Amino acid sequence: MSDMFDLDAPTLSRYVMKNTKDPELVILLNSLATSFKLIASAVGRAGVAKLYGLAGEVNSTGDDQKKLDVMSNDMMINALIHSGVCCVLVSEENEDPIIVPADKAGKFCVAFDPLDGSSNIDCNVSVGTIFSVYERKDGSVNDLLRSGADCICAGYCCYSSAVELVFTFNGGTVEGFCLDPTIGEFIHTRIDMKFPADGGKRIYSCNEGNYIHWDKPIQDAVSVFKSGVDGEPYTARYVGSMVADIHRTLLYGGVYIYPADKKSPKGKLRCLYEGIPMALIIEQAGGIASTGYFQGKIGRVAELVPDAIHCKCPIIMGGPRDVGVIYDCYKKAGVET
Ligand code: P6P
Repeated sequence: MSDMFDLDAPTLSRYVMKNTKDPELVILLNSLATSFKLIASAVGRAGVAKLYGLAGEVNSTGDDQKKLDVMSNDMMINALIHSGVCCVLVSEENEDPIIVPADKAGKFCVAFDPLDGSSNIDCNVSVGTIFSVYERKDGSVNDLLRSGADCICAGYCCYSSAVELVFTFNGGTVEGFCLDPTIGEFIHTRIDMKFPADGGKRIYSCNEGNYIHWDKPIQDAVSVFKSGVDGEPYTARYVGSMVADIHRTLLYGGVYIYPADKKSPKGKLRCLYEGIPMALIIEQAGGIASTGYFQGKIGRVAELVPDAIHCKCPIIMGGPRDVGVIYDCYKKAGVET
């Protein structure tokens, strides 16, 4: 390698081909990467191009759509439809699934939140895209209403000080790719990402404005975080953008929670394109992705089977040390963990 240039750049395409030998997966990941580059460009130029503010529409979640929500969504839908390897698409921004025309249809079904955290976009806080990929069974939306066990690829792209793509093939390792804007390629920069072996930084990440709605074990756990464990104090960090909060949790340690509560009995975050993909990333990096007490038990987010494309799920995701604090509070409340 010369001082300035990598003569053997470890690109996204090279990684996918080497690890899957599936050219159609290479095409899929490259199509996703193209949309991430387009979104990164739009997000980065939002101020100059007057892209802040509302688009004047409401999405499937009932959120006011930002101009960038609509643009990011269109960028992903167009890239995936014209990839020639997708048959069904589900987006947070679309009430109904998108069935790809037969002449362009392929073997993958993709669910995505094109610009998660976009309520932060007008003040330049990090945002991201989250996606999950399943293989076609009958080419209907039912192909996406399956648990994480059937998800073949899951990941996110974080648009921040750097543009970083993190994903895993089910059962595989978690890998990170940073966008090199000088060549427009995602370069393999983090290999086999794992939670810090010692648990890392003691960080809890949640919206404490929901405290009064939480179940008592969750309230107790956050109180424990505030008072410290074994004399070690915790730090509170909450971006309000799941991709940023999960990315920090994975790299630094800690726990991110958005639990079911009295206000949101099934949680706030979406199962198919937020919960399940993030759960696969977290678990395959050595963490725990739990629903907390939900549907009569403490379960794994990755085991949930979405009953509708926009259904919600509770989220407790982090390293074993810190999720363990929450489980201890459930045990004290008589809940089996
Ligand atoms: P709250 C953004 O709207 C999002 O879906 C996630 O990215 C984020 O973690 C969460 O909701 C923030 O929700 O209720 O704290 O604003």
